[in-house]
Parts: sequence; C-alpha cells; structure tokens
Amino acid sequence: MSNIHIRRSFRALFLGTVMLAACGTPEVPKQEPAIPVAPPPPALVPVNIAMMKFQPDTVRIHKGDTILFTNKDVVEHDATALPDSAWTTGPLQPGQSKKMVIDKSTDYFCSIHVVMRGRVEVAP
Ligand SMILES: [Cu+2]
Repeated sequence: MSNIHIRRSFRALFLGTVMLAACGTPEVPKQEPAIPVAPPPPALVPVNIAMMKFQPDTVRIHKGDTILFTNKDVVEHDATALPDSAWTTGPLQPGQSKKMVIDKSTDYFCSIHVVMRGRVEVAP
C-alpha cells in the first residue's frame, strides 16, 4: 500500500468518525416524574348460586370490593363464613341478592346445604 493510499484511508476513517460524532449521541428520553397510580375503585364481584353451587366457587378480590351473592337457584340458600359464621348473607330466596364486603380471606358454605362450599381470597 502506498503512502497516498494510507493517507486516504486515514482521511476516510477520520471523516467517518467526524460524521458519526456530528450525529451526536442518541438522545435518552427524559424520565417524566412518576405519577402516582390510584388504586382501582372498589369492584362489585358477582357470585351466583345455581345448581346447588357457588359460581365461581373461589373469587379473588381486593380489600374493599363488594361481593354480590345472587341466588339463581330454585331453592333457598345462604353464604356463611367458615368456621365461625363471622358473616352471612342470611337466607336468600330464589332471585334474591345480597351485597357483602368481606375483608378477610375465608371459606364459606351454605348453612342450609352444608356440602355447598366456596372461598373468598382477599388481596391486600
Ligand atoms: Cu344452599
């Protein structure tokens, strides 16, 4: 390689470097200050009673949510906390509903038909 070729190669390399530098470093997007995210509003979570079952039999809710128990069966039912009856919907006639705010994870059953079981999982 002749001297002139080496000089041209250096010049090309130099110009390439200058051009790259002129483009600047890629701009990093500015971080916006974090906007606090509001917790989701309390939800109304349906649990239907039909065909001698709680449907769904397990619900996962957040603290403050309301469960709406609705008896869609043809006979009376209730939903009562296990093991201590800490809460109960009371008897629900066919077509009746009852809203319950349950703030602690618990199993429950129908005290009229004790084989009917359900569970509420409460996330903090
Ligand atoms: Cu029942």
